[in-house]
Amino acid sequence: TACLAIDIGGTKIAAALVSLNGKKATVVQRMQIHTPQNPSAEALDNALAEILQHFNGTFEKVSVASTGIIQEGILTALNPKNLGNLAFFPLEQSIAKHTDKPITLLNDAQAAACAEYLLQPDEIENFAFITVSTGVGGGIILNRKLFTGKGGVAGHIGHSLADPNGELCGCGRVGCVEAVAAGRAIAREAAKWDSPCEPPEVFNRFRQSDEQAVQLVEKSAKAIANLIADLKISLDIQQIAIGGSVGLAEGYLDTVNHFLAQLPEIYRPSIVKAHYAQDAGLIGAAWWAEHIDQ
Ligand code: ADP
Ligand code: BMX
Ligand code: ZN
Repeated sequence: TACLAIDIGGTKIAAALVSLNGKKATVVQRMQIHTPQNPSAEALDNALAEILQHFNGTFEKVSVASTGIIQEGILTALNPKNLGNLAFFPLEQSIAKHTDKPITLLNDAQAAACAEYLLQPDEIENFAFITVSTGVGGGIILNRKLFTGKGGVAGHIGHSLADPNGELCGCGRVGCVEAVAAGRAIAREAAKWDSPCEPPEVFNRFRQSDEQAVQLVEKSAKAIANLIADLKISLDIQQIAIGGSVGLAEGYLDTVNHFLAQLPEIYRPSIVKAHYAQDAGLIGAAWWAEHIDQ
């Protein structure tokens, strides 16, 4: 049966009808809107209403992959700055106003981890997905199962420490990986340049070897390489997939690999670009709706 999958990120909200046939995922009628950037629950509520209206009558269930800590139907932002300062949102209730179909919710990176893990060879038991996007998110598969923890917080690796002297993160801690490496962190620094620009242009300049852009992208990639090493040594993660618009940007993964290669072998799992790219969260949400009880 068709699942309406919705992926709520700090920058964009994607939605599509997703059907799964074993490991094969079909994504149709994909649409995408900007995540409302004004700090109101009403704006997000309206955006979701619009999506549900758009797909009205075409689905049997709804599954949402969303930025934030997702537990018992509620979205709690660890970093409210990623969501227009919205710290709390009754996600399930907001959707239930517009449909009587079953609703399933999961964190966005946890969902993407499920999708990407489907494609891994059988010997991979411990796996992680990292998104470098508006923030830095993570989903961890341990012993072949998604690990969410009791409070749904597990995998929020963007808030592990990158630099004790770094920027204050929106979560309240100083020097998180997210405050150093995320799209928002790159945007913040590039806005201060003599010739300011947005992250896509930072990457254009990086690929043209512009010194300032190279330094900024390398700072991000180095923090992600160290995060990957920490995952390997703490959880024996065998394989990692990287997604998000920054993670998928041409040249980024090569730069992460460059820093990883400087570490001893025991710190280096193999890393790949997310196969499902921008659809990983959507496909993972649909998969989770079918497997949540297992
Ligand atoms: P979301 O966080 O909503 O899931 P994305 O994965 O698209 O969305 O990540 C958004 C971040 O990625 C923003 O900071 C944006 O500036 C940056 N970004 C978007 N497109 C590109 C690109 N082509 N290259 C590098 N960064 C990008
Ligand atoms: C933040 C956190 C995570 C999320 C990650 C990536 C919030 C609102 N979000 O660390 O839950 O997985 O960002 O999110 O606290 P994205 O919007 O960049 O995809
Ligand atoms: Zn943080």
